[in-house]
Parts: sequence; structure tokens; C-alpha cells
Amino acid sequence: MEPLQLGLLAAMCPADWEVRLVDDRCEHIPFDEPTDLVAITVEVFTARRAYEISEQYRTRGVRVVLGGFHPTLIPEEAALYADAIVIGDAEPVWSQVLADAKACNLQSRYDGYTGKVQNGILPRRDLYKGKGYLPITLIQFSRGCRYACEFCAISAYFQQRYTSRPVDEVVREIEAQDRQLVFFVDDNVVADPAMSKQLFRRLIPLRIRWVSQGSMDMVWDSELMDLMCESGCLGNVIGFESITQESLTGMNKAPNLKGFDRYEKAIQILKQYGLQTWAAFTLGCDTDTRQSLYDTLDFAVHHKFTFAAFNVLMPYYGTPLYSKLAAQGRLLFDGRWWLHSGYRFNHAAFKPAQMSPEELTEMAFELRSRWNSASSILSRFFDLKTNMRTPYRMAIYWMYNPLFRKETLKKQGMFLGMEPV
Ligand code: B12
Ligand code: SF4
Repeated sequence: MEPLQLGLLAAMCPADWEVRLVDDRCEHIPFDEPTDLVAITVEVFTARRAYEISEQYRTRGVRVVLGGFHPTLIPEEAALYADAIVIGDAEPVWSQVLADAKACNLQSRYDGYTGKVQNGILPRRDLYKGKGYLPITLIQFSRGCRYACEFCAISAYFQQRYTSRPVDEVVREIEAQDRQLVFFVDDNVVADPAMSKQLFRRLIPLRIRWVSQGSMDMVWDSELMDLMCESGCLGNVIGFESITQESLTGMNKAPNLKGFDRYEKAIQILKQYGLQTWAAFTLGCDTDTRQSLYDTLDFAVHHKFTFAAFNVLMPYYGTPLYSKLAAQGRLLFDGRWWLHSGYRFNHAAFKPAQMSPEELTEMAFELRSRWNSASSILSRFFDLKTNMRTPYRMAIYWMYNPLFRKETLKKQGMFLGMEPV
């Protein structure tokens, strides 16, 4: 997908700055081409690779600025690999960073605050052309979420704050691009239902189709659901996380606990509206056993979700989960799994309570493989309310399930960096 934060950073550069976007996921980095400044976005899974890239430039005498989720959550680590780090959002400090870089007076740290979102800036989408990204436009309406789930990096980064953009501005941004398919990258597109309703009302005349991420409590507000669907929502990623109340309570997953006794009802409502839900599950909570993990898979298959993710619970630095596991001595890979040369993608990075880390890794892979098997994909298709609702819905189902299957299996066990430590 198109990297929204980089398009935004580029758009915030003054006109006399020449900008080039290089995406390490799909192209070679021209380390030896002359450049004055390098800016890299870093999240936990890309930290190791980002630090490698940074080192390559710094050994050539090029200054590097790091920003994004990971440097914000663990600035003392990121600072070791950069000339400057930006904590939090770039909007309030980026022009200062550039001015200081130009004056050869770069400071080691800049503190952005999580205040306004985007400040009226339109990302430089022209920079995405020709890189083979999926034909879906990423737009943010809001940032942050008011809930405080134990494992969530969003909650740690935004400290439970939530900010949305003026609806007019979002509408203008949608109108300024060509596509009819939009991904609102909001952490929780229904975090403030009143604001979400304002947005959805204004989306209706635009006749776009969109997907996003939202908390399950959306289903209990029928006006919200009506407007969401009328405005072109195809479905949302919803964090189901677990099917037991005990686990949800343990992880402080408040939006799911609100109507836990009506979990089945919630799913029926999603289906009535024809939403093609991407159900996300988190595996490895203290209450999880082998049986509860198999039950989770059965639950997902039974409900014929259009897509699902079976993620191993990950201790992200800065979250209450990380602190808890650290205090209990349960973190693996010296507690810095994202930097460890032995850590592989989708592997457990902590000692689960009721199984070994290896068992958890294997179980998660088994669930993913079974969910993505040809027979599972075929059987889940037969849902008149969602996947078979219209030819467009059918096309989505058949286009993306094989793609996600390929991606999931390809990423399993990948090392995070390129070079041995
Ligand atoms: C959209 C999205 C995706 C998309 C991909 C998007 C893409 N372009 O490829 C999809 C759905 C595919 C995806 C996948 C994954 N994602 Co994701 N994703 C997001 C999401 C929701 C929005 C990203 C975005 O565009 N935001 C809008 C931009 C404008 O905001 P931003 O990135 O925060 O940037 C601002 C600041 O951080 C700062 N900034 C950022 N970079 C830089 C760089 C510099 C130099 C500077 C100065 C400032 C700066 O300024 C920006 C403007 O204010 C974020 C959550 C979030 N709120 O950001 C999670 C998030 C980044 N993803 C996350 C994760 C874990 C994943 C997965 C690993 C999930 C999984 N288990 O498979 C995968 C794989 C990622 C990988 N590296 O392989 C985590 C990272 C956690 C962490 N501690 O780092 C996040 C934070 C979500 C979460 N709930 O925890 N993701
Ligand atoms: S509801 Fe979702 S985004 Fe909000 S804190 Fe919980 S996991 Fe994070």
C-alpha cells in the first residue's frame, strides 16, 4: 500500500526542496546517489531494517532523521541510529527540522505533539506513481482511540487521545484524487460516533466505496451503522481478539466487553448490513490453551468472515503488556525482539502462560494455514448476506483472499533485517 506518512512529509517540504520517495519494500535504495537528508518512517517490525539503512547513509556522511511509531515509543533506542529523531507527529516540527538541516544545525530530538491532524496538507500522491501499489487510496480522518487495550501501540502512542480532521478537508482530499476506493487508515473510525456520523453524511454524495478499522461497539448504534453503509462502507477490520470474556477482560478490551453477552447478535448485525468483516484475533493471552485457539478458528470459520487475521500477541514497547511481561521475566530475545537477529516474523516473543513459545508460534501458523486453505476459502464464500451479496462483493472476496493467503504464507518466519548483527 501507498505510504501515507511519506507522502505527507514530502508535501510539507518547502518548494525549493527536491524530494524523492524510495520504498524499500519494492525498490533498491540508491545509497550512493548524492542526497542532503534522509527521512525514514519506522515501526516496530521495520526498526531493524530502518537502522541498517540509516547506518548505510550515515557511514557515507548523509544525515538521517527517524520518526514514526517506534521512535516515539522508544526514543532512546532510535536516537542511537539517527542524527535526529522526531517524537510524535511530524506536522508541528517538520519545517523546523528542514530549516535546521539546511542551516547545518540539526538538533538530536524534536517533539511533535498529537494535536491537529494533517493541518490542511494534501499528501504528495504523485510520488506513488509507478511503484505498483494496490489501487486503493489511503486517507486519514482521525488519529488515536479512546480505549486502552493492554497490548495496543495506538493507545500508548496517543495516550488515549483522539483527534479528527475537519470533514470539509477530508472531502476535499477525496475529491482531489482519482479513485473510488478509499482506505480510512483511522485507528478506530467510530471512536467518536458523532464525528463519524458527520463524516459519513458527507461521504454519501461522493459515491465512493471505503474500508477502515473500527471497534465492535459500532453495531449498537443503528444510526451510525445506517450512515456507514449508505456512505459506501464495504467492511472494517474489527479486533475481536478473543472469544472468551475472561481473555477480553484480561486485555482490557472494553469495546467488546460492552456487549459480550450479545457477541453473536453483534455479528448478525454486521452481516445484516452486508459488511465484509476482517476479523482480527490475538493469540497467546494468559487464558489461552491449545483448545481455546482451535475454538477461535472454528468460531471464525463458522461465521464465514470475509477475512481474518490470527496474530500472535506481540509485546510492543511502551504498552502495559510489555511492562507486565518484562516485570514477570517473560520476554524473550533479551526483551528487544525487534532488533534480535534470531527473531522471525509471526513468532512468539514471550513465554505464554499455558504453552511454550514454540507451540504458540506453531499453533498460530496452523490456524492461519487452515483459515487460508482452499477448502476454507471456498466454504466461507457461501454467505448470501456478505460475500455473495453482489457481484462486486464476490469480486472482492475472490480477489483478496488468494492475495492475503499468499502474503500470509510468504511472510511467515521472515527475518526482520537483511544483515546479521
Ligand atoms: C495503514 C496501516 C497499515 C497498512 C499498511 C500501510 C502501508 N502504507 O503500507 C496495513 C493494513 C497493510 C498494515 C500492516 C501492518 N501493520 Co500497520 N498500520 C497502519 C495504520 C493504521 C495507519 C498508518 C498510516 O498511514 N497512518 C497515517 C500516517 C500519516 O500516520 P503515521 O504513520 O503515524 O505518521 C505520522 C507520525 O507517526 C510521524 N511520522 C511517521 N513516520 C515519520 C518519519 C519521519 C522522518 C518523521 C519526521 C515523522 C514521521 O509523522 C506522521 C504524520 O503525523 C497504523 C496506525 C497509525 N495510527 O499510524 C498501523 C501500524 C503502524 N501498523 C502496525 C502493525 C503492527 C502492522 C502489522 C505488523 C500487523 C500484522 N500483525 O501483520 C502489519 C505489517 C507491517 C509491516 N511492516 O510489514 C502497528 C505498529 C506498531 C508499532 N509499535 O510500531 C501500528 C501502529 C498499528 C497498531 N495498532 O499498533 N498497517
Ligand atoms: S480499540 Fe483497537 S485501537 Fe483502540 S485501544 Fe483497543 S486495540 Fe487499540
